[in-house]
Amino acid sequence: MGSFPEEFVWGVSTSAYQIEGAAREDGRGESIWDTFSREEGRIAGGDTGDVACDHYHRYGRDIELLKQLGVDAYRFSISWPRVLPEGKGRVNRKGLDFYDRLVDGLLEAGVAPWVCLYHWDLPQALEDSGGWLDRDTAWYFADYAETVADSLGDRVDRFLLMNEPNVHALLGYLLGIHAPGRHSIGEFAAAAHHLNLATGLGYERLRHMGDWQLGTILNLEPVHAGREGDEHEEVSSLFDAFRNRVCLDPLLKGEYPAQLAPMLEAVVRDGDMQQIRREMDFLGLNLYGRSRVILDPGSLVGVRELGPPEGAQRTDMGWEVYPQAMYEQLLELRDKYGNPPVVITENGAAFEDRPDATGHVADTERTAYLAAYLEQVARAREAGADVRGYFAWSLLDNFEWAEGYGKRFGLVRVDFETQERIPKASFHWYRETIARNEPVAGSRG
Ligand code: IFM
Repeated sequence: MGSFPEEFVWGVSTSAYQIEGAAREDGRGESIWDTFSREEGRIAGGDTGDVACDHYHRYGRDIELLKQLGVDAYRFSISWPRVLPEGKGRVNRKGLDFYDRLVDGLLEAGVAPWVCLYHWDLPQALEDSGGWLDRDTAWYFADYAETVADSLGDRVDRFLLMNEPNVHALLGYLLGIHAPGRHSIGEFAAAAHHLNLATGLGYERLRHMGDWQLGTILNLEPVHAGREGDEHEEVSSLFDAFRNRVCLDPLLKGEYPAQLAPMLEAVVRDGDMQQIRREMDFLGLNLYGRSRVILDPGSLVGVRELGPPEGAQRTDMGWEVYPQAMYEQLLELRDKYGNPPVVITENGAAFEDRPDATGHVADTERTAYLAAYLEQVARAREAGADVRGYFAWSLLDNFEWAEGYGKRFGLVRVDFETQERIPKASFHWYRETIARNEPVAGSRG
């Protein structure tokens, strides 16, 4: 197994709507996920993030877990409507106070706070005036970023502008299975472009305010043709443009993939691409697997996802366990995008955990998954990819968006009835891995 240098950053990630709960407390405004999850049929089991892991009240216990885990850093996100209930204008001091307490607690525990400014929970008030379909939202985002940086920036030295705008646009605006539940190519194009613009504007605002390390996060994965033939290769490149390059290329190359240009014509204005292209201090990469696609004229945009090949191991999400994806994606960034500094800001797996009578979970599959993907990170580093850190997804079992609480990604089990936290075997494995700076072989049940 490969080992990692002393300065390699080990962490875990979470996001606000998925863990905080306290949806109606201390002046928090509504987000598009509050609205969406209360609509019938949107979320498995009718779950909502109203309570989630009750992290808003139990953050002290969660910081203890982070300390016990021995991570260098903790990536969490700020709930925009908790800070600005109307999305702009009036600041909710109580909301900011919560993040103050969280940051202070983390620093006291010796864990560096990595603050992500947007993880999909757009204030409903902004959605009501157009949301990401409206250009103005990009400027409101920059104002909000400034408010947060102004308040926490004296103690935080890493800000991450956005989490996975590409997935947000795809699932929320093209496929309609995430908030705000829209599905058209035009809305996808507008949302993706305005999210890209917001990232650039937010970056510019923060760059001029302080000397923080600034990055942004994309969820990328290799796209493979699921069958032989030029037509399948061609649509895999089209799918790659929709899935990955719609945000990656503008950010690192200052241009959209040619296949997407026609649909973006109506929304891109002069000067936008200069705003969007940025040399961030690092790129956050969230990676879980790969896509396999084929030509299918009957499907949306003519491409169909095949899912894992027969016999392949799957996670509880139905995703293929394909560690090689990590290596392939990192090498693509090395070869086609100038080898930017990368931090793996998410990687992990949902498996059907079976707790014993004491609540202990011997999640050997999760441990094996993490070890296998980490090995590919080490391999890519040896091949020259500039990878500087790794964050597991996620600290806690949490609200997995359209899947509700049924899919568990945590290193720590959460009993959603009692809110008890019980570290799983993978938690102990990760602690040892961090302590040794090297993935530990085998797993402990
Ligand atoms: O839970 C999500 C997270 O919010 C964004 N990245 C993927 C994770 C697993 O689906």
